[in-house]
Amino acid sequence: MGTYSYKVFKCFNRKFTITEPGPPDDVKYAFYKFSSGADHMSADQFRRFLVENQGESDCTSSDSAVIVDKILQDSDGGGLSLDEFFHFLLLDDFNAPFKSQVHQDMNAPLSHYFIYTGHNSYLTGNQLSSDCSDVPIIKALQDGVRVIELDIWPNSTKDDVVVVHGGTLTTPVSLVQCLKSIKEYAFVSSHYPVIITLEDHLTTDLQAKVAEMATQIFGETLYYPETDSMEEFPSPESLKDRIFISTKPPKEYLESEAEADDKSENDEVEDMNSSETKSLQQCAPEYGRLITIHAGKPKGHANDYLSVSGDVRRLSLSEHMLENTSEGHGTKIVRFTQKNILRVYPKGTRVSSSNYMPHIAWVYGAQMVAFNMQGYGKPLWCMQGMFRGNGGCGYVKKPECLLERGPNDEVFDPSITLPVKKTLKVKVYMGTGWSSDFSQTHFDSFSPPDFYTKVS
Ligand SMILES: [Ca+2]
Repeated sequence: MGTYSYKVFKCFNRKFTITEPGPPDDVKYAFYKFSSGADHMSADQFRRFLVENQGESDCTSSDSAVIVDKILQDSDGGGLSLDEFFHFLLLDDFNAPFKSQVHQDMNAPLSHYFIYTGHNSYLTGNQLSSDCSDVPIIKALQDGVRVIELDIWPNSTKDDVVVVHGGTLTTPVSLVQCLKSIKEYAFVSSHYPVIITLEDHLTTDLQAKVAEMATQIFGETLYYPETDSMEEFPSPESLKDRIFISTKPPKEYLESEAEADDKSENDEVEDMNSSETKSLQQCAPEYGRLITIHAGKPKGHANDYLSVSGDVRRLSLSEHMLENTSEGHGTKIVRFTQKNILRVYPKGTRVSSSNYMPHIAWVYGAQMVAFNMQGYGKPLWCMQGMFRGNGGCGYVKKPECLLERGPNDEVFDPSITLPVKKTLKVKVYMGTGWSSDFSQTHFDSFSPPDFYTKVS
């Protein structure tokens, strides 16, 4: 127990007390049941508790046996007291909510994984007037984000490349600086591959310059395939410690620009200010060669842009377009995402860098659910929670139902209400340990955090 005192508005003190709660009644009940009412639980009784009460039937053969043996050894042979028993149940090594190691199969194609993905990764704040910087990129990589988005534009003198949110008041940062930081921080939190999605607004000359910069800065780390054709994506395992690029091949970029001009309504900030590139006739060959995952925007009917024939590719849809496409084409999206990559990005009206609930895209198998990582709020917490899974490596395997085909080649239909297979009931006994997870000024310089939990 401890008492803490803080000055609030520099004039009065705020006091609060941290109390470590004792074992709840159910824990006490289990302890005395297996210790036969004694104050200490013997090694045999403890193992019987693990097998019979906890269902840890492999506790004599698995890794947990090592932990159990250590606990029993530390109890000096006299058995475990109630407090020791209670602390064991809360031990992170034994009962952690997440495994700290990568434990999923990492040899499947990239399309079989949800990938931790950033949107406009260079923005420090809102989408319209904040600074562009490599700092949020570094932060994202440190947090395990594996897909970094850079919007690349000519600088004011048209002889260099900057990263900026085109058509807004955001202040640019040089591409070289962003690439150098990506190289330095790419693998500090995970060795699985980093993908750079480029939103390219460059002339041919500047594209060639980007190819030179990427080759020079990344060196051996830069991956690109030998041939243009790719029928299946490589696996995260095979691309460990590699960085690669995904963007529109320049030819298709020109076509999509021409279409964008015809649109009477365009709610996507990503599409703004496209006139710079109208005069492009061809692309720099060395730039095209570096594009590992060819990307495209939806063109024509959903049947066309969701077609699964030919080489694998990446499609980008705004959350708004995903919603529209999913009405009537849900299973086509799932079929598409079994082999190809779908990136979903925040709609253009999210100028405050807010996000959407990621489930609306995950349920269709979308691998790159692009988020404003500098934002806040429930959708971002869901995203961060998802990617604490699989050792926090930034790749989480999609559930089998999104990957399998039925006997008649049918795929999972997210719109169908299925019978409940299992109901999970959670009983919350206590909230403890938070006091040490956050400093007293973590959220507010003048007030310690007041914790609030909602389980639903
Ligand atoms: Ca962008």
